Amino acid sequence: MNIFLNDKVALHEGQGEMHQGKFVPCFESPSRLNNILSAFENEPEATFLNATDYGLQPILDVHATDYVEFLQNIHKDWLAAGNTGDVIPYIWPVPGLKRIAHNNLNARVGYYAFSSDTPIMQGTWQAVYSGAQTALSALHCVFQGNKRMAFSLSRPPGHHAHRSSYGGYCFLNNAAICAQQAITLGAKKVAILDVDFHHGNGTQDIFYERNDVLTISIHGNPETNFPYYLGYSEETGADEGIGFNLNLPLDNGADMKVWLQAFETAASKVKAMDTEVLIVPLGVDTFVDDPISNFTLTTEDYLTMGEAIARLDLPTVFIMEGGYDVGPIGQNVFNVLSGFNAETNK
Ligand code: SP5
Ligand code: ZN
Repeated sequence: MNIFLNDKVALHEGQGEMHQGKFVPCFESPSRLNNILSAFENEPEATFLNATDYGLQPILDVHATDYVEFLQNIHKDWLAAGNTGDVIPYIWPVPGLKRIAHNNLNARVGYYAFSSDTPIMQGTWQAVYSGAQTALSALHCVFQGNKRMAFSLSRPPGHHAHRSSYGGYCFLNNAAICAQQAITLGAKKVAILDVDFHHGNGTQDIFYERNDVLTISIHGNPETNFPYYLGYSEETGADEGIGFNLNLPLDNGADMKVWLQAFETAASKVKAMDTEVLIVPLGVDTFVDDPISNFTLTTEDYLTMGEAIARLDLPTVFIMEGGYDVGPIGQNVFNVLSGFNAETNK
């Protein structure tokens, strides 16, 4: 197990988020990462590696320059304008209003944000930049280092981030940055199989018109779950990308039996494409006790999940996404990698 880490993960720590009409402690917190790390402490097969810095270009290959500059500067500007708390949007340029790159900070924040659950603070840029480098390090380990698997263990997550927008606790789309980097390094076909409870809306959107990156997501039905406005089964890609996006929304309460059926559909799609590398945005918010989700997977089920992913028999990059039951989160993540390893070494 090649596990990539960085020392900036705790620099992003929000004061709170809007949730069902109340300002509550952020579900996505630094303690998540500490608990996952602890679960790997006594694992002899775990190798911990520090991320390498690949610079800004791989990020700019996916995200717009003005958006990256916004992430780099907004908190500094926010403080200079006399604000004291985290950056949180309160107005959005919906159709009918003018969608303009505004000088006013509140207007600029709403221009780039799509949800109010994702505060920005002083260390956000450093944390998300380092998170992207950690994911790139895992990709390089697998794609150029010819390793069977690598795990990017960082936070905050990334799969909700679009080319020019943030939300759902995500700022830079680490999975998309890795997929694009694999293409840049010469891969002809890459697959992204997103197993987080929530639809990978950002990843889908970034590659929607492309046929070199297959995007698949197994997730809670957006009729009743975040991100609501994307993730339906009829979204199959556009232009050149038709047939290269697959959404597998599942009903509330879905258990491992239902989840595995969807996985088999996903697996057939991956196998039908001559994929050189598999990227797995790994969220364990499919866990039965997750506070914001409603699937019913158990800690043991994550071993099965890891085994199933390993049977795709592809060089695999796992990237840490969601999972908010911070007690069991470590064992759940550990079990996915452990199941993957056991199946690989069979
Ligand atoms: C990466 C990731 O997992 N992001 C998820 C962001 C979800 N943020 C909004 C949460 C709203 C959940 N409301 C559920 C009500 C359950 N009682
Ligand atoms: Zn999630």
